[in-house]
Amino acid sequence: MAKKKKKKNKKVRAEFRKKHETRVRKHDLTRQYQQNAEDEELENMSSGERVTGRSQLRRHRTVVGSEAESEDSAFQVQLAVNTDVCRRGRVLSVRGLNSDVKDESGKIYTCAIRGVLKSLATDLQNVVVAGDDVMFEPIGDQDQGVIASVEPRRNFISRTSRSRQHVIVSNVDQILIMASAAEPGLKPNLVDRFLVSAEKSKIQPIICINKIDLVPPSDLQPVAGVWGQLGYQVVFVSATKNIGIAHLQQLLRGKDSVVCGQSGVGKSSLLNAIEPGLNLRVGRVSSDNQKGRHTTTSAQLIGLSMGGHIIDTPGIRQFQLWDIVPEEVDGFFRDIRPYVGLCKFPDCTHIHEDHCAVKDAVADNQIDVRRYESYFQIRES
Ligand SMILES: Nc1nc2c(ncn2[C@@H]2O[C@H](COP(=O)(O)OP(=O)(O)O)[C@@H](O)[C@H]2O)c(=O)[nH]1
Ligand SMILES: [Mg+2]
Ligand SMILES: [Zn+2]
Repeated sequence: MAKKKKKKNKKVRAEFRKKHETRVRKHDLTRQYQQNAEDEELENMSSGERVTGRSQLRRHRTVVGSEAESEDSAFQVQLAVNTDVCRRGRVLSVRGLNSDVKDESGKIYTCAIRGVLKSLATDLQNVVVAGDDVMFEPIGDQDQGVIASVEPRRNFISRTSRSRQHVIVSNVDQILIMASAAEPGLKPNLVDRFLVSAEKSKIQPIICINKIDLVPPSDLQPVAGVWGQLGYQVVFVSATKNIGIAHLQQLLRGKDSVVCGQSGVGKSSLLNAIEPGLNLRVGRVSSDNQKGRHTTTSAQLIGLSMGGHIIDTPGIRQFQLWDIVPEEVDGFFRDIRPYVGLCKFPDCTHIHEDHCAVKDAVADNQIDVRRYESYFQIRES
C-alpha cells in the first residue's frame, strides 16, 4: 500500500430528517487521489477524413479507415490494413514503443507501431494499450511485427493526469475488487470506491474477500449482505487455506479480469492459488510499485491456463478513484441513484440540503447508513 498520507478528518455535516446518529469512523484510507482534472476532449477521427492540424497534429494527414466510436471520446482510429499479410492479435503489454502481441495461436510477437499510428501516439497518446485487439504484420522470422491498426475498444479504464486522458487498459470483462477480512481489516469504504470506479467504467465488479480463515464469515455478513442486495457478487475466499478457490476460478475462467485492492490483502497469494505456475512473490510490495512513472501505470495481461487473463495494473491498485468528478458520484451508487431525481434541488449534493430525498431514504433505512457515509467521504475527497 502506498505510504499513508496525513489524513484530514472530515465530519459528517448532514442533518437527517429524523434523529439519526451518524458517526463517521476515522477511515484508514490513503489519501492519494489523482486530481480530477476535467476530461480533455480528445479528437475523434472520422472515416477517410483529412486530419487537420487543428490542435496537435503538425501536418495534414490522410487517415483511411472507419470511425471508432467511443462515448468518452478517447482517441481511436482504425486504419485500413492489408489483410493478406496482417493477422489478428491481442496486446498483452506496452513498453515504450514496443508491445507484446499474442496472435490467435498463442505466439507472442514484439511489435513496433506503424509509422502513422506512432506519430499520432506522440501527439494524442495511448494509441495502443494493453488489452487492445490489433491487426499486426509479422516481420522477419524473429517473432517481430508491426501493429497496423487498433480495433475499436469495447471499454477501457483510464485516468486523467495533467488534463490528458491516459487509457491504462482496454477490453476488460470484469474487475476483481480484492479485500481481506483481517490483517488488514476490511475497509468497506475502499471497496465502495472501487465499485464507483467500476460503475463509471461500466465494467462488472466482483468483490472478493480473502483471509476468511481469520474471521467468522457471519461477522462480514452485515456489510457483504448490503453489497449482495445491490446486485454485486461477493465471494469469500482464503488463498492459504484453499477456501472458495474453485469457485473463484470458475468466475475468472475465460474472462479478462483486472485485479485491484490494497497491498497485503493477498492478491499475489490468491493468483498463485488460482494459477500455481504464476509464482508471484508473496508478502512483499511488488517492486514495480517503486519504479519510475512508466511502470506505475502500465498494465499487463497474464494468461490463465484455463482461459482468460488476469490484468495486473499497478497504476490502478495504487489509487482508488479513476477520474470521477464530485457531481457524478451519486449516479455511481446503485442505492443512491434512484433517489437523486427526487431531491428538491437539481444540483443537490445530498449532504447539507433540505428536502433531500437521499437523506430521507437514509433516515428511513432505505439506504444503508454505511454506504451513505462512503458516498459522503468520496464526495468530499
Ligand atoms: N491467514 C491468511 N493469510 C493470507 C491469506 N492470503 C494471503 N495471506 C498472507 O497475507 C500476506 C500478504 O499476501 P500477498 O499475497 O503478498 O498480498 P498482496 O500484497 O495483496 O499481493 C502474506 O503474508 C500472505 O501469506 C489467507 O487467505 N489467509
Ligand atoms: Mg502482491
Ligand atoms: Zn439530495
